[in-house]
Amino acid sequence: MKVAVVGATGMVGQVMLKVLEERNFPVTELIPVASEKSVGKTVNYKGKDYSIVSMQDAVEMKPAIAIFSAGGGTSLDWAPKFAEAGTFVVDNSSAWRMDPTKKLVVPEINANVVEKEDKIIANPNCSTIQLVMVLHPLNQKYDVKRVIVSTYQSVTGTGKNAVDQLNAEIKGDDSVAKVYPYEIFKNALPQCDVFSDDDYTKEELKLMKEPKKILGDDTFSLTATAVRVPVQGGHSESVNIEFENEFDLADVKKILSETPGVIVMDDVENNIYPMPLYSEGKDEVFVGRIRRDKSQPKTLNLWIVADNLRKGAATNAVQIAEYLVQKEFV
Ligand code: 2RA
Repeated sequence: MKVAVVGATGMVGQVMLKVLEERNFPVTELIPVASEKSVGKTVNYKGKDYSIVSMQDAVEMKPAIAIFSAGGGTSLDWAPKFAEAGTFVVDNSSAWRMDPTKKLVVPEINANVVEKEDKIIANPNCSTIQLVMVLHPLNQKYDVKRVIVSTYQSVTGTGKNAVDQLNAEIKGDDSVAKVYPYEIFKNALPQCDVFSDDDYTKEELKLMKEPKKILGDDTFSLTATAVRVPVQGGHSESVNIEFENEFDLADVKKILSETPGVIVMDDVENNIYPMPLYSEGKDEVFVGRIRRDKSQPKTLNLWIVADNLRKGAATNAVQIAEYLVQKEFV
């Protein structure tokens, strides 16, 4: 099948190619797409070089699936053109996520909402995906009432220039352009993305809105603080969950350990808990530090870590594409 990867030279695009290859996605013709300045350059897929093509050329090649990771503006402009040409678009930008006519999908949770008519399908934000992977099974059993999440986000979520900024600062090199308003090395910035009018960042608003749509449940409330830290392997989240119903801690651990795509790493006697250094390059969502909140009843604290470029972006997008194949929509 003809598969286009839009934004193939970016950090997420590169991981998408790797994940398609690793999972042996049935690609018969790869169409890497990137900005005009990259057209003619090549990307490697399964040991072969493929020439990057322009967006217009890619539309005309009518791929069965186009996986986009090219920014919201590009998705708004181009996803409909691919869709009109009959291509299924899996879009990793924020452009369509909260559009009521588009599905927002984490396959382990709500793949069943996808129908053949859904030509543009939205991939959730990275910090949302790892949160809902844990929230969903617990919501099914104990009914979530309120969630407080604080994130510790990897610079890879901002992109290559941010990784370059961190690495330059580690070396004491001042010549690299700064992506963040401050140094990131030896620092923690309580700002991921730009601020909106209500003093929350866009990242925090994504975290507060997307989970309800994915879980198909708007009966719980959620608040978030998103922080950028000098880390590369994945995003971490400290999460406080209040339930409507009393829970059993052993049962919580059992539910999570039986959830596909989630791995419980929780053995504090041996200092075992999830960390970004460990999650890097892995597809699962790791959860640990699972304990009762002693300050109030029916409330749980836990710590979630995942590679934001894998399950938080590329892997989830490829899983959606796999679902389209499995349902024979493509
Ligand atoms: C981040 N939400 O800032 C982004 C990546 N999608 O980490």
